[in-house]
Amino acid sequence: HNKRLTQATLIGLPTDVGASRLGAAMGPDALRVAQLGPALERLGVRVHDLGNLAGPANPRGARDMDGLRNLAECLRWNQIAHDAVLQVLEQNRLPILLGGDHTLATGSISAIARHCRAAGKQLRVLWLDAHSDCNTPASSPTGNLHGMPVSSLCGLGPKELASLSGSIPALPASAFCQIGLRSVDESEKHMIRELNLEVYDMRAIDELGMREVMRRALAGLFGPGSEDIHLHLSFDVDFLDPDIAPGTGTPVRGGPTYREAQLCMEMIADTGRLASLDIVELNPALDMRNQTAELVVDLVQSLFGQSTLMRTP
Ligand code: 6HN
Ligand code: MN
Ligand code: MN
Ligand code: MN
Repeated sequence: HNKRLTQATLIGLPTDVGASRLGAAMGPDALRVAQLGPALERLGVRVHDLGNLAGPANPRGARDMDGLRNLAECLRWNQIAHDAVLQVLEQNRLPILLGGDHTLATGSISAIARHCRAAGKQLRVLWLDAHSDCNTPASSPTGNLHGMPVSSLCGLGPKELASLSGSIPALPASAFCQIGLRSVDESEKHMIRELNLEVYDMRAIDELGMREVMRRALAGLFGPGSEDIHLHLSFDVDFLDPDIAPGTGTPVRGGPTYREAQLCMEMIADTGRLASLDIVELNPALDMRNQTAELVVDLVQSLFGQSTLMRTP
């Protein structure tokens, strides 16, 4: 297994400036209350927690003049995310970004892309989400920047965000694989085709089963030649069915069940290639007794190799 798995750094980024609903800023602390760090330690991961990094407050205003909500604050938070994730990667540790809304993936994946470029590594990004997050400033129906990180990373978002990695696009669209989609705007359907994004929507999961979807999504991550692949997981909590995960700001019914989500995580773990992780869009204000945070911790344990029969250190 990947040696980097044994040393992880938690980075709390308590902000919801990219969303219209408040509350995701409390996500990092809810994950700590649910014992994320100790749960990983029990699996043999050595965990260091940077705590919550400071950044601009949420102005809670309407849209900015250019139609994008809180663009300046989003940019600042993403610079903070970028710098923190890059530093952790340079220490040869596995960064776990605790969001916060999904805009933050722009900063984290920009740092990962920068790191991979310098190290001559290939980057693969698994995007677990009910949404495709590939709106642009022109196409967005809401002006919420958490609906735009994929297009920003592909060079089509607001240029301040698109340029964070030091190169535009930060990574090729072919590096992405999106799983679990069930709420895609018309404008995003065009974008998915234009970028030729690899997408497994809920219908694909229904028809093929999670096992086959993950087999396809993870093809190339096993065996010789895969050592130079950096696997990143961007885990939007609204990927999960809201019946089991109510604590998120943009829930969409008809998501993966508990068992499907577990299998998804277990199969990612089997690659041994996971090198960075975002956990985003957890909203404790909408949760019930922290059950969504606890579910996420449970799934992250599977992601880091917990299994029923195989022993972990
Ligand atoms: N998320 N497509 C919608 C929008 O506002 O652009 C929803 C985005 C949701 C974003 O959940 O990370
Ligand atoms: Mn590295
Ligand atoms: Mn998302
Ligand atoms: Mn989402």
